[in-house]
Amino acid sequence: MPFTLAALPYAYEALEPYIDAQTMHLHHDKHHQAYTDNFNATLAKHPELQFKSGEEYLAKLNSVPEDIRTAVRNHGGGYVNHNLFWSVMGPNKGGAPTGAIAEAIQKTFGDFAQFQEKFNNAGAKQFGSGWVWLVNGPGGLQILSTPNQDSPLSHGLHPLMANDVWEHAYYLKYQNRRAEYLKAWWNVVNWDAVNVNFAKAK
Ligand code: MN3
Repeated sequence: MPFTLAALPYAYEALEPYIDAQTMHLHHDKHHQAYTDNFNATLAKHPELQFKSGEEYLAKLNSVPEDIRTAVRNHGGGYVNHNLFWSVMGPNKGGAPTGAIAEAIQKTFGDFAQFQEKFNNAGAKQFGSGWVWLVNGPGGLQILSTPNQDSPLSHGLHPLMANDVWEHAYYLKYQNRRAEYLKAWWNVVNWDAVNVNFAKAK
């Protein structure tokens, strides 16, 4: 079994009141665990594949054997996307961005408020399940959304931060009010982690 589900880097209740503990338990222990198990079961069908990381499978999706490509895209995507998601959140975080990412956001989007609005709109408009991302690519910073568990890595882009807009991410607390969840989420964003991702992507 090549991939394991890491423990959350903080307590399940640490993101209260913005994300409730029950959602965190189900999201990490059930959903993320299932993606991890299914990713491993998928890779077990092709033991000759020895990519070093989940990220590498997504970045090289076209060289993954066709019979497991969709499963890698879905379950590998679910495994990798949630690892990023937990890491860019934390207790006592939020506020305005700091460091290099703050400068890049200002340069690209005008100011933090305009950036938030654009990010929230992209998340609200993603039809059905998916993710909203800030990525770094050849043209610099970019906001985009993807359906299901599709990763920007499969399009040559480097994810810096992401919010999960699957209903399982917010429905217990926010029910159908995705826009409210998107707005509240900024209170838990860990800008130090986003800066680390930005430095690696450059
Ligand atoms: Mn999820």
